[in-house]
Amino acid sequence: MRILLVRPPRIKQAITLSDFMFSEPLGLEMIYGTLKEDHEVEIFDMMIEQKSLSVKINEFMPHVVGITSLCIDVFKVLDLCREAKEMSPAIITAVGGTQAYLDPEGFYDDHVDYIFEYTTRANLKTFFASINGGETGSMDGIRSKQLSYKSTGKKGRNEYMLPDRMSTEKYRQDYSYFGYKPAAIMEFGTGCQKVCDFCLRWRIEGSKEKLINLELTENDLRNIKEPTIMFIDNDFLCSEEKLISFITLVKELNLKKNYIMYGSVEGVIQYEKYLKLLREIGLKALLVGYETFKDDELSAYHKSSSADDNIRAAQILRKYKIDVWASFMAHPDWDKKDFDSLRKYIKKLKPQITTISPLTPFPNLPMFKVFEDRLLYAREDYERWSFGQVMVKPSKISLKEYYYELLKTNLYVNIFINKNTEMIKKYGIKNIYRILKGSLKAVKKYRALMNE
Ligand code: B12
Repeated sequence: MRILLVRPPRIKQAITLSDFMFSEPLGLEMIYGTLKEDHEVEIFDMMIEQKSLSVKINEFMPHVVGITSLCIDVFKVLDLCREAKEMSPAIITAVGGTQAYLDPEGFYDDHVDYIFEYTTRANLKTFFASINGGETGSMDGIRSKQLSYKSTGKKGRNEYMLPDRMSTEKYRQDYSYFGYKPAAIMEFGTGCQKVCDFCLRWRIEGSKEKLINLELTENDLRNIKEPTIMFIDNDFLCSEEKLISFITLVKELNLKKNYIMYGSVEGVIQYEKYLKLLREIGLKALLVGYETFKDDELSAYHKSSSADDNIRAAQILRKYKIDVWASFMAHPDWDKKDFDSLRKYIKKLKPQITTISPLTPFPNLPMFKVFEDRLLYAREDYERWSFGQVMVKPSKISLKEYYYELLKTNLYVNIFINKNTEMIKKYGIKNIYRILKGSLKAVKKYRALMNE
C-alpha cells in the first residue's frame, strides 16, 4: 500500500512557540520506520511544505492518508481528511498523535475512518495488513467509523519505536530548538512520577519512569547526524540509574554533541554531582519549570519543590554554566503586584530565557474541573487551547490588563534581564534574527487578543 503521513500546517491564529522550537514529527518518523518494512511510505510535513495536500495526493496517489495531531490542530486535521476524501472517497483516512490519545472524540467526523488512540508496533502492523486485505474488525487502540468509533475497552499507551531519521531528510535543515539549528529530538526514558496537577505529560506517558530499550536508543543515537539533540523526556534528572546510563552511553559512543533537556528543580538539587559530568559531555541548556514564586501555588500544583528550592537550583546551574530556559505559569488570580513580584523573582533566578504562560487547565486534567466555571472559551474551541492564550477569566484585573502584564513581563525579563549580547555570541546573528522575528509575531498576536 502507499501511505502518506502528514503533519498539519501551523495554525496561524493560535499563539504558539513553534517559531522558537520547531522539531521533527517524531511520531510520524516512528510510524514510517515500522511501516516501510511492508509498504511504500512518505512523510509530508505541511509545517514546511508550500504545496497543498491535494497536489501531494495527485503526485503520490496514496491509499491511506495518516495525519498526526496536537491540541490546536483538530479543525485543520478534519479539513485535511475532508480534502483527501474529496480527492477520492476510496482514500482511507486515519488520525493519530497526542490529541487523538487525549481526546479522540474530537475526531468523530464523517471524513475520518480511523482514530489511533494509541499506537504500538503490533496494532500498526496488524491494522495495515488487514486493511490491505480488505478486512476491518475491531482492534485495540483503534476506533473505526464503521464501528461508530467504539473502543475495545483495552487501555494502552503509545509505544516508542525506532524512528527513521532519513524519512524527513529533505526537511531536517529546518528543524531547530531555540538557538540551535539544525536540531533533532529523541527520548531516553518515558513517564513522570511527579504527576504535577497542571501537566499533561504524565497523562500521556504514565507515572512510571522507564528507560527506553537501550539497544534502540543506541541505534537511534548513531543515526542522528545533527550536532544538537533535544531530549523530550519529562524530567531527565529523575533517577541516578538514568543519568549513569546516559553518561556511560555517550562516552561509549564517543558522541560529541550539544544536548538540551528538561530537568526538575528537585532533580537539579538531588543529582548535583551529575550536572558537572553532563556539562562535560555536552549538556548546554536545561528547561526548568519554576512555575511560580509562591509556595502556596507550588503546593496546590503538587510540585514537590518550593520557591527557595528554585533559587537553589538556579545557583547550582549557574555554578556549572548550564543555561536555564525557565518556564512560569501565571495564575488567573494574579494582580499587578503579583506580576511585579514575579519580575523581581526572575531577576534573582537569572535564567537565560524565560517564558511565562497563562495557567491552562486542559480538559482531562484534574484542574479542568476547578476552573470549568471560569473558562473564557469552550472546550471545543480547539485553536485556543495552545497553552499560550488566557483561558481562565482573571479575577483581580481585567483580561486586557492581564494580557498587558503578561506581555510586559515576558518582554522585560527577556530583554533586560537576559544577557542578549551573550546570546548573539552563543547562537549567531542568524538564529537571533529568526528568534526575534518569532517574538514579534507573538507580540502582535498578544496585542490582537488584548483588543478582542
Ligand atoms: C516535540 C514537541 C513539539 C514539536 C513537534 C511535535 C509534533 N508532533 O509535531 C513542536 C516544537 C513543533 C511542538 C509544538 C507545539 N506543541 Co508540543 N510537544 C512536543 C513534545 C515535547 C514531544 C512530542 C513527541 O514528539 N512525542 C513523542 C512522539 C513519538 O509521540 P507522538 O507524536 O504522540 O507519536 C506517537 C503516537 O501518537 C503515534 N502517532 C503520532 N501521529 C500519528 C499519526 C498516525 C496516522 C498514526 C497511525 C499514529 C500516530 O506514533 C507515535 C508512536 O509512539 C510534547 C511533550 C511530551 N514530552 O510529550 C509537547 C506537546 C505534545 N506539545 C504540546 C503543545 C501544547 C504544543 C503547542 C500548541 C505549544 C505552543 N503553544 O506552541 C505547539 C503546537 C504546534 C502547532 N501545531 O503549531 C502539548 C500537547 C497538548 C495536546 N493536547 O496536544 C504537549 C504534550 C506539551 C504539553 N504542554 O504538555 N511540540
